Amino acid sequence: MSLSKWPQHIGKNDFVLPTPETLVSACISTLSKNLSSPLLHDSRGWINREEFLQRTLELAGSFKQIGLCKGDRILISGPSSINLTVAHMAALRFGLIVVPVNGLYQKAELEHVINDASPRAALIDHPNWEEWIKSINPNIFISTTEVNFPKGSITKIDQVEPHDPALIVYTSGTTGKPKGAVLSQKNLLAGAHSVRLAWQWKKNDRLLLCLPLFHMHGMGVGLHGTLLIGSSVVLQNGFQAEEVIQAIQEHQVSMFFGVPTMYHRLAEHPRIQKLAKIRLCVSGSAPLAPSLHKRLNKEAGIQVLERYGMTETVMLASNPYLGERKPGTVGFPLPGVKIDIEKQSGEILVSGPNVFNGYWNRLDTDQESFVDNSTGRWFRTGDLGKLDEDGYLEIVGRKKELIISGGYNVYPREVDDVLITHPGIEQVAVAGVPSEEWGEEVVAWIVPSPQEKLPSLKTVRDFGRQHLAAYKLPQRLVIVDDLPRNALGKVLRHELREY
Ligand code: MLC
Ligand code: AMP
Repeated sequence: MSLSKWPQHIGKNDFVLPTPETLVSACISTLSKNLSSPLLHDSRGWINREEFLQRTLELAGSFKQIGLCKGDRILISGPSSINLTVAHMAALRFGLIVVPVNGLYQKAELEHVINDASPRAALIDHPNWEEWIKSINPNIFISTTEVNFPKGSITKIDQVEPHDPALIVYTSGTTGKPKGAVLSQKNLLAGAHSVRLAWQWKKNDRLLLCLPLFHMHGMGVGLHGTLLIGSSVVLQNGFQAEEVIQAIQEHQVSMFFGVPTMYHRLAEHPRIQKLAKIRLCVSGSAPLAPSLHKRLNKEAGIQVLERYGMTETVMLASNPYLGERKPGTVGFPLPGVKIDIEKQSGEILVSGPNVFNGYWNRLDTDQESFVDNSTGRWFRTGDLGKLDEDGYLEIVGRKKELIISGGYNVYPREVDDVLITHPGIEQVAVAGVPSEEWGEEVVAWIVPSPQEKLPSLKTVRDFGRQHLAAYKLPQRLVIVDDLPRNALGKVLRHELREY
């Protein structure tokens, strides 16, 4: 079953990527005009397009000076800031492959990324990380995003091709450790260009962005969209409902992108009506509960636009900008994107210029992620979908073992593998349980070791924290005598909630 309905204001032929089909060229072409236009704001104030271009150029000179080459990987991680965005764009302009990493990662998680991606440089703003990185690989050039590498001049810049890798984002890992999704310049351009068309994103728009810049939502949509269109963005480091409400007024914000947990917290704010000043509030990364969608409409007078995306594909589907935004659905395929629902399994398949080509170091061995047939190459999303009576796409479940908590992905196996090493735990399996605030929360079902003291939630979390980012830790423990298993001894994770 193929989805074909198109947002009314976009003709099928409108989806033409700006040549030469690289994110970098398209952004630079936009930003090189009207140089005094404000572009980025953080807690230190505004910078305009000219300053942004100049700073990215200077930093690219430093990359050359220390001997980095096109195609080298650079790990970047820090709180949202202008420095971070300059580092990101300088790397892309120079032809480096950016590896964005969640700052909540613990050393073992970082070590896996470093061993897999082999970055030659790291720009990081977290205490501890310099020491960790040096102990993992002493040859990596390290700096904060206030970069202190030697200066150098550069003549060749923006020399990237559409299929050059631009990003490696670590994700999934259902059968082990996270894999690095490799996104090309063209994938990133297609992702940002499709939402530009679908949401009528214009250069006089101002986005309020408190999503982290190491995931597709904040970076691939919020940041790349802004740089492509030449609009402006107010960056906030982390989410505080009060700061969002204040910024709407102060900065005349016209767009807000958030995960459902942010909307849940905003709905509790006494001045929630201020959201009505924003022309477009977008939700994604996890399902927005229809009850919350309706509550925001009633109390703030806004129709949140829900869309569906994925690290491997940037954005896939969106409710219409014009036309009914239906709670509980993610709308229609975005411009340039083809979506299909596999008949037997109900799995959502996707193809288009936004779809990545494979995982780092696994391009030749990965047989499972794509389906090749007479209609082309389709990526298996691992999500299950169906169409409602009006052709809107509904995500009805997941084939993949994944918990989404507050928009962050948690792979149950990764958590099981750490918790089982706790001496007080004989058997363990974690699963997601519905939560109003987080969407899903991580719960661990534990068979305690008979010889040891019964572990408490605090001891289990403190133990897990040494190896895992805090959002992966269980929020609740359920002590059981046994875990549900099939005849082969495999834990039946979906039955845990009955226990
Ligand atoms: C933080 N914590 C979380 C958590 N985020 N726990 C569970 N789930 C989460 N998402 C931990 C903190 O480390 C802390 O642990 C404790 O919970 C309390 O933190 P908090 O202060 O309440 O949380 P906060 O820092 O406010 O973060 C909540 C949040 C954040 C919603 C703002 O999680 C967030 O920015 N989420 C967005 C993630 C995102 O960008 N996803 C897009 C993926 S791209 P402790 O123990 O230290 O106290 C993608 C594709 C697409 O999915 O479609 O977009
Ligand atoms: P990530 O791997 O972090 O990019 O997360 C992608 C996953 O988030 C998708 O495969 C979906 O399972 C989920 N997702 C993103 N947007 C939505 C949405 N609007 N509704 C439901 N699930 C979503």
